Amino acid sequence: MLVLDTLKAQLSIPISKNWTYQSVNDEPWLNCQIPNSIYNILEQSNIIQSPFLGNSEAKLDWISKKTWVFKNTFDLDLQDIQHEHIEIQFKDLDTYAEVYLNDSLLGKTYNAFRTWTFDIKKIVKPIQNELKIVFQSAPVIADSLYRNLDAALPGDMRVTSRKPQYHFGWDFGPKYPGCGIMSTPTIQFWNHIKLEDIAIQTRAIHHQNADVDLCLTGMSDREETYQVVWTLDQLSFSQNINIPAGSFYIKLKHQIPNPKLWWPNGSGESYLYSLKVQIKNQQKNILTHKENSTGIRTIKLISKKDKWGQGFYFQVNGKPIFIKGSNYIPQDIFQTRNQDHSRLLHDIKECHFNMVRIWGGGNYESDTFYSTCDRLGIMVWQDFMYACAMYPGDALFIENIKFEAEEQVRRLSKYPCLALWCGNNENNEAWHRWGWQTGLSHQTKTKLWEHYQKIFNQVLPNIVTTFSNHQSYWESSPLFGRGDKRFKHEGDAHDWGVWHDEMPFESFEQRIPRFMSEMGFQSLPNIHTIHTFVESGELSLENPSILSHQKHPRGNQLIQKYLERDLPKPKTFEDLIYLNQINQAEGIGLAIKAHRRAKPYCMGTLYWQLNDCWPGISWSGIDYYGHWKAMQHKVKELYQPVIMTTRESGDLVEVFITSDLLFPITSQIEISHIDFIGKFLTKDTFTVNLKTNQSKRIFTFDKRQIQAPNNEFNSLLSLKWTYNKTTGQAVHFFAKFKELKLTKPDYQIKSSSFKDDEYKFTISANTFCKSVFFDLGPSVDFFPNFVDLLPNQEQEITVKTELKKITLEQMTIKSLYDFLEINP
Ligand code: BMA
Repeated sequence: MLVLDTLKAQLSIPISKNWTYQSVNDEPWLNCQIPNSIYNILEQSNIIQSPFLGNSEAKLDWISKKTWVFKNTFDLDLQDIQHEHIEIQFKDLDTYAEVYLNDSLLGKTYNAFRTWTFDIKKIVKPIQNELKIVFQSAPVIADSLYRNLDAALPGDMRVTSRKPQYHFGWDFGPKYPGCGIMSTPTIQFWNHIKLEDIAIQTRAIHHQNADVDLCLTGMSDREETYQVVWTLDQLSFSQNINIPAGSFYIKLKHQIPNPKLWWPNGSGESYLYSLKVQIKNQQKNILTHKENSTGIRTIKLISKKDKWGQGFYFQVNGKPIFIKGSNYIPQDIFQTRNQDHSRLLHDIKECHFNMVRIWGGGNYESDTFYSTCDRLGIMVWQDFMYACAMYPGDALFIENIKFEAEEQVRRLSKYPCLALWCGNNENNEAWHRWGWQTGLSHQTKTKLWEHYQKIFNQVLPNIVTTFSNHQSYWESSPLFGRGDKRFKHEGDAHDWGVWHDEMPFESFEQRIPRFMSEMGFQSLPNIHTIHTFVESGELSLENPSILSHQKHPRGNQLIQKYLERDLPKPKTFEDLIYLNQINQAEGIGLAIKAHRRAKPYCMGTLYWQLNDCWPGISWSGIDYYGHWKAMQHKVKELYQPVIMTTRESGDLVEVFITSDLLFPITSQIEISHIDFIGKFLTKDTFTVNLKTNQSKRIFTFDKRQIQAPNNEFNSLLSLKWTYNKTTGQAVHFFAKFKELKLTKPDYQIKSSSFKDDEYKFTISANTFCKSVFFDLGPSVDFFPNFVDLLPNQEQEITVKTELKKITLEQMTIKSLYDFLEINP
């Protein structure tokens, strides 16, 4: 008989050591590190080479077809084993596993997005417990499930499998659909009651207080009155509550006086409270406790009919916020690697992001991802994990996805950064406009659409309404794709006119939607990243290793086609990388400028895509190793709170200023027409007043005043602005980059210093230099890079390096001048 006083509280012990694995029938058993994916385990055992090297996918196809077995032997503390409840818990078990403990089958898993918990109280022993996990092949199972469907669903076999969809291959990454124990399994011990999660939900914010709910999720093995004691920073609360037997989800209403609000990056402080909860029995023993950080804020998606169509904007704490961000994909195809999200998330904060969209073909991210976003003020648009496909609607599938959604909505909604739940990526658009209905009988079409409706208009939104922190739900992104004229006026849009339809970048200026949730253009990663995977041969787009790292069927052709339109011809492969990256930066930059300028008609811009899951050629701004492409530097410049932009309109160049600040400003403006050696041809200075969140036209420049010898090929419009001690600058060209008559730069380093692993130098040139690029090997990053240097104007560059001194001669420096025909 147990004495309550001696009972230990809820406890969790990881099973992290002594793992071995084997392919069924193959000997011997080998040691492995867990958590891990089978590919990395085989690489660590020296059985395969890096799956990123050369053209490896076909050679490694056998891995995903085999059955893999993992084993672990563990002992338990004699005291711990006295707990009334002992469970084994698996998160991120990928995907089809039979789990045995001491030769008893605990259960079979079939969803990598769910947590699987098995009661082991009666099976577990103090010593020599043998845990065995047998993984069946995901592609083999998915294929057989797919064959048994009544209709072949668009999206292929992956749709039957609740596993990250990009594992089956995508146009930005490799096809590696193997298995893995992707989080460390744990043994959970508890008595009477276990607390699984705690959260603060904000119902409303008033002038001097906020209405919140404390939400408790867990399980009690009896009906009992417990005491809940909780603190929010210095505020403390205590309450007796009756909890029924079984699983519970309880909300306790409270008012928080004078709350400090959580704001996204750029709009205010992202204040986080510390939340601590204890549950005690009548004898005041603490049975379970948890702590978290939390925020008080409201975030709503407002999408109402208006004079232009149907708007789409985010309102945070009652204020409309212009969204600046991008689409995020998992940071690795093998997700236990690259789990340190902090560098990437700090980078995007630096780039003035206030949102990332977690795209539906990847994964629900780890808790550290969202808690870091909380701290940095990065709002998260969270897709449910469905992308570019139609999904089954049978009872088993629906039951499976209900469990998944409920778990993920409860887990993630507690983070104040979580801004939106979105049903899927492009499924609706694809069903209506990608020819998916062709050849299907009326009956099949009706059935598939009913399944779609059931999942995305019933199951998922109901779960969001019940369990989320009052977050909005959006059925599918985009509301209308580019195949439907309404994409410009209603809801969010994915505009792939540029890239997929080969439209010029300038088309972004005419195709401005209410909110751009995807637009993008591919570029090659830098030469050092390319060297990590090329096995042999001359570097070119035709090199087999490079070809296999380009997953878009027309990718390389499109890269070359767009390059020819705007930029000079590259002479070497490295030059191609440089020019292609400028092409991407300037092209997507054009879109961002157009979207920001069009506020409040357009209220957000998320480019495709932020990052990479391997070192490939893709639409990313930051490559697999964290190196910024030219586009990322451009994004940082264009996402500043205040920018000036231009738009050509016949003979006129219209100049705009746009502010995302939530307070009015007065800005000093200088607009000058200068030639490339810095001679002022015209100069206008004036002051403008800008309201909160305002964008307006402030100047027009008549191009007819440009005359020889300072013609459109050798002069530019320089825009400079200053407000509250902040300065910014931008340039406007009158001709295409390949037509510019730039002059040979004469770089000078003016000053330099070294401090805290950062080397800083200032550089200038006596002539205008376009996209000056610095390189000094794979481990040295320059900020900013690809800079436009105005004549005789100093630019400070920060270098992340351990080198104490860097000379001009050590660095490779390139600028657009080096490629122009005037400079053969
Ligand atoms: C978008 C995404 C992805 C894809 C990208 C590039 O629409 O949703 O499916 O990787 O296009 O083609």
